[in-house]
Amino acid sequence: MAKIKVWDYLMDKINNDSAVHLTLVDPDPIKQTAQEAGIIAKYATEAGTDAFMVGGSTAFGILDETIREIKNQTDLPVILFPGNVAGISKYADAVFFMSVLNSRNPYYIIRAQLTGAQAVKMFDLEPISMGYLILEPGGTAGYISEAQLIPRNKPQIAAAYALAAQYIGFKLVYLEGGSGVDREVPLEMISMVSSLIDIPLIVGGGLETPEQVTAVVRAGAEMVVQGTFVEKTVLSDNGAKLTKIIKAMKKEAKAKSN
Ligand code: 1GP
Repeated sequence: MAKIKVWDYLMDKINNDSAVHLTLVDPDPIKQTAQEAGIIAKYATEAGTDAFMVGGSTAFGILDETIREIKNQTDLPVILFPGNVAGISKYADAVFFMSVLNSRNPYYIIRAQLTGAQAVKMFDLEPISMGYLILEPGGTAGYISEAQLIPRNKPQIAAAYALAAQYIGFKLVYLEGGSGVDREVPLEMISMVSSLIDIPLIVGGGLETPEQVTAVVRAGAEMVVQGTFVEKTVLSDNGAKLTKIIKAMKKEAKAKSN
């Protein structure tokens, strides 16, 4: 994609379609090769996803190749989703410059960011600040980032964190219970958070069906992330299931905005 601002692109999408679908690709050679990541990106693009997030809690060294293969297959923006300073690549367009607000370890709140900031500048990556909140069960992200997991039955804690994130100046709030988990973010928590904040809310983790994704949008999320499901399905069905999910999601978003 020519150098348009990724933030403007995402906000246009929210304003026009009322919801954004993000495909997360974990640059993990145990899951897929960089070439396979490129094919996943091709099918996800055809299925109607709006942008790619690339990153994960662990870094195994095929980040650059993965992004290059994705970029060979799609013109959609690639946004880094770094679990650590090793998650920065000069081949991406933007970076979710994020802080795990409910980590117990200052490293994941601000010190990794201190280490990575110069690289973001040097590689001319567009930083999009994001307050990142991890709830139970937490998955690998919760474990690695030493999060004090938000209890699933305490939506008011997530809402207070999200409001604090907005007041501090983060552009986005991301709420998730971990990648590949069997319990998605409770709808009551999404509703409470989204009704309190004015900045866009991203929700992800364990979303696999059109019903789940539409419910998340109906509850108030402006952006939805799917990673594991996309990695699991698109290479075998050429993106057929994902197409249905994204169609249902956009339809729900339009209906909600009318
Ligand atoms: C992880 O929320 C994302 O940060 C995506 O989760 O892999 O379960 O789709 P899944």
